[in-house]
Amino acid sequence: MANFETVEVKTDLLILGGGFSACGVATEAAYWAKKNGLKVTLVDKAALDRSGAVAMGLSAINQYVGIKDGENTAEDYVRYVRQDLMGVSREDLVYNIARHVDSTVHLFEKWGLKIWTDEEGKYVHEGRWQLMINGESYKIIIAEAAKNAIADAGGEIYERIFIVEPLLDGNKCVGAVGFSTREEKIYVFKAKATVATMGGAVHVFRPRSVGEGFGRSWYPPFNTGSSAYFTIRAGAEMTCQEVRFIPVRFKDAYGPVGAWFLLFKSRAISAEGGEYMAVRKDELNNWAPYGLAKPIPANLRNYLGMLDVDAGLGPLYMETSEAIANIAQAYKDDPKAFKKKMKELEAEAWEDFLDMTISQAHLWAAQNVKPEEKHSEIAACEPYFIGSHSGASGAWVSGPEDMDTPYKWGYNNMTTVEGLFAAGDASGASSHKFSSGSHAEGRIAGKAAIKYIVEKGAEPNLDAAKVDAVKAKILAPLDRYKEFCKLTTAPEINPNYLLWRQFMDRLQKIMDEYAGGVTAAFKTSKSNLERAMELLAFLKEDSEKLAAADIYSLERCWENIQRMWQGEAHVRTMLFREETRWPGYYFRADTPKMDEQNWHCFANCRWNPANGEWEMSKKDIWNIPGV
Ligand code: SFD
Ligand code: AMP
Repeated sequence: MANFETVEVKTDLLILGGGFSACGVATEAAYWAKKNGLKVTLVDKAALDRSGAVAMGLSAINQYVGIKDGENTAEDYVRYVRQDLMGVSREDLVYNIARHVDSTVHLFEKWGLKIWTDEEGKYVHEGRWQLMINGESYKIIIAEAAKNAIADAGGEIYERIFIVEPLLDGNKCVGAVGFSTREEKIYVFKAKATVATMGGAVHVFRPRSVGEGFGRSWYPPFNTGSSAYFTIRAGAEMTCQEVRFIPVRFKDAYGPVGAWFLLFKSRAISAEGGEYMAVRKDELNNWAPYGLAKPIPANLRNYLGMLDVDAGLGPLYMETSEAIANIAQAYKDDPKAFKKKMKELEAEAWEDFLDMTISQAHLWAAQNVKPEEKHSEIAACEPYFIGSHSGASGAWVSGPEDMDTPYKWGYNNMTTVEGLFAAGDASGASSHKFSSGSHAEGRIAGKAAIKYIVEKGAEPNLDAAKVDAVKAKILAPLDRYKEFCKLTTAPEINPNYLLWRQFMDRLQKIMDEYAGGVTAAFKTSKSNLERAMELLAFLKEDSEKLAAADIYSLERCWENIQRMWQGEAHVRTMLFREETRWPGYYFRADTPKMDEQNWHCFANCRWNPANGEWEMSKKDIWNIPGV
């Protein structure tokens, strides 16, 4: 085995990840840990200040309910999410986050985040639930609060440690194993409770951006399915693994569209000039009741645009110049005020990208786009797994204690594995949490995990032989490379191993072509999915032949094994759900209609660590009475 130093860390609470939900866990758990004399340890694969999806910043807080000002209620938010996810959401979880999210946003403001306010001091809304922010330093501000909380409680933060496997004691999680991405060190974390908050996954599917654009995507390339892998491998029941997210974005640099649709009230059109949301309105009847209520679900908005593309009417465009002109129109009688307003709108248009997707501003500049003069191309992205946005995949977690629901078996946000909690992208069926809701859910999970430790937390019981086996497995690609690399003159071509890039390309090709990626126009079917399963089985066999020349490559190997497991859970669950419920995310051509009678339910799956078998199950949807 590669000669890595083993570092053992013992803690009470282990937080895996350092993004928005992890920072929420840390902030809240540290407070309760300090009161109870417990230790909190956070482990991030990157540096907390700029890790995760919010690395570049954001231009809006997408979940703010506004309860104190009587703007909306938590019940309103439950109705919104139910509608957007075509009836499939864990209403207890959505409600729980909604009733706590405003206090999280108020904390963000207290910690120094600039939320836009109007002349009366009221928050400026992008849309009903979204607040505009000066967000280029959003992550740094939220990370600073988490760091302070951990320091105050005497806890520890480990950066640049890539977490791979859970440590188990029967159906209980007792820690995790990972390795340093900079030094030859392998880390064994032993914990009484663990929270998985390692984000979602990108590059499971072949991206639109290949070749010179490779690595560019809407979702950050460094979130690779670690949460899904960790919870699946621990034996946790998973939910909504079929509910991928496909955002429509400005094409090729993935600039978000929310500000354009909601703040600027822009229209999206085909190359022929038709506004697909109006021209194709009748299609929405086929997806009743969700197609006929407002707001029209994100997947159906996508779908109407995709129908235009399928009909050869593409490219699609965001009518930026028209939207800016419409807003400035109100000032047309005062040339000075008009000029000032136009400058302000241009600045807002560019700032939206400079705050969160800087490459889109670069692309606009490179292609001479002036949003006030000319429209700009948009397109549906490749699929992502992000349960905190408008997707829903994640672990199946226990609901809030004070609600009378069928979904309670333990502490709030605990998975079906004892001592293992999940939040943010790692917890499923509670979409539309975004940055603020993920932080709020992290706080809920962190408090519950400390309660679990206080009431039940036993010393972690670890089998040393099993830990050694996990360590050997993690480092095996390094050993394999060393053993065989000299057998050929070109080390990337070798009959005894494959490298991460070859492995990833194969995974992406399978997913793209058979599981409804861009090339397949987001369509799939039973036969295609079964073929994907056959090819994934070969890929899984070959994952044991991955080789790595250095630590960098070792990390890439494991990132792609994690992506493969996320891909497998996705394919299995799309196969299981014999209907099309989210056209615009994926379309099962052999079961092209929504089937409320048989499939208005959660599709769950579980990989059994004892025998390596997958189990699929349906779970009933519970609605909050009267909502
Ligand atoms: O406009 C390991 N999101 C938006 N949310 C908003 O509130 N407003 C917006 O404006 C948003 N927009 C947006 C958003 C996301 C992206 C990618 C873009 C634009 C371009 C969504 C939020 O960002 C998202 O909901 C939250 O960040 C989710 O939080 P969380 O904690 O579930 O994930 P994370 O923040 O990405 O953090 C993941 C962490 O895990 C670490 N990690 N650590 C150790 N070992 C491993 N193996 C690990 N793998 C990952 C990461 O380093 C990171 O710390 S808009 O488009 O809608
Ligand atoms: P996006 O930039 O697409 O991620 O959107 C940001 C927020 O605005 C999310 O909460 C979206 O669900 C919402 N949103 C974006 N476009 C629309 C639209 N056309 N109608 C309603 N909500 C939207």
